[in-house]
Amino acid sequence: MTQDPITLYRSMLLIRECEAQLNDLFAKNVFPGYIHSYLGQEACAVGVCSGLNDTDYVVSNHRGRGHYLAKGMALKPMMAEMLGKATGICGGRGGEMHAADPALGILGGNGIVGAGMPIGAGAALAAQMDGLGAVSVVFFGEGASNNGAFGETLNVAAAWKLPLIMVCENNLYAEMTPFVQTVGQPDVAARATGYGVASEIVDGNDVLAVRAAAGRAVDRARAGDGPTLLELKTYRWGGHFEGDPRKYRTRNEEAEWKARCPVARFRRHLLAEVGVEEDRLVTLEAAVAAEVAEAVTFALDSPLPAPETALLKVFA
Ligand SMILES: Cc1ncc(C[n+]2csc(CCOP(=O)(O)OP(=O)(O)O)c2C)c(N)n1
Repeated sequence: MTQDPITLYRSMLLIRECEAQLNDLFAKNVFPGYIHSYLGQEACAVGVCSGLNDTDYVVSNHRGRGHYLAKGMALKPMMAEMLGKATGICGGRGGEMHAADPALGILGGNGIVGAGMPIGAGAALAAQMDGLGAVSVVFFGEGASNNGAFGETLNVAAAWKLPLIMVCENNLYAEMTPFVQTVGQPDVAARATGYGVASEIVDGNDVLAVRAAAGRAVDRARAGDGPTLLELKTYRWGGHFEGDPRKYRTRNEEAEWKARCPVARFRRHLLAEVGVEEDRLVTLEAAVAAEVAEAVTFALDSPLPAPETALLKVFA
């Protein structure tokens, strides 16, 4: 849990740099499989997770690296997992969509859209029964809010006053479909009222606004006052996956959202409002880039899982 603005900036930079370097590996044809880029959404993960403790739970989705890193997953094992290597946090068995670190409350990504919601509710129920004040956070996209698990989770969380925070990162598109073509009400948060759940709509590109709203939700959950639905309005800079030709939206729209870059915006805030010296930020930026480059080298140099271990950790 951090309050320090430099630490928040560092966390956003780490995500930004990881995404950039992974995209680079993909462009060089070195990356195995898909990349679901988190570029552009950094303020969401950092704003929410910076207010959590290690004992709080986070359930992620298919676009999970921002969540993993913001909740504290170690960089090298995270990177190695993305490349399916034996040194990965899950021994290379999870890959790009399924990293987990239960010791930090990171219960895992999920390639099944919406499936993380009931898992998060289960973790919230466990936290409630433990009585130690932990909360559970589920990250999901606006597309997932059209899955039945969304309503079922909100309903049971409200009925049982679970310490659950449902974080919808509304980045406007589910795969190639604009969200507005799939709903009669474009604000996901508006649906919370019908379930008796508190909600807020937040600028998802403003890390301080996200952090403040998440803080209110966490306080409510820890106090035993039940769940909150946060809708963070944001944008994914890349396609649904790297290589997606993005024919369903315009380059102008992308440029408009890139001008609202959450990392650059917070950098301006640090310089103008917090009075941080630019040299300090430049040094930090170089250090983060070097740290990520080292993690990429570690991942590339790591072995693939040995074939004879293929059946280990297979439970069904
Ligand atoms: C149950 C299920 N249906 C469909 C898919 C295919 N699929 C993968 S990601 C995705 C879109 C998800 O959109 P959203 O929830 O808004 O998240 P985003 O990708 O925008 O972050 C779909 C339909 C899936 N993986 N699981």
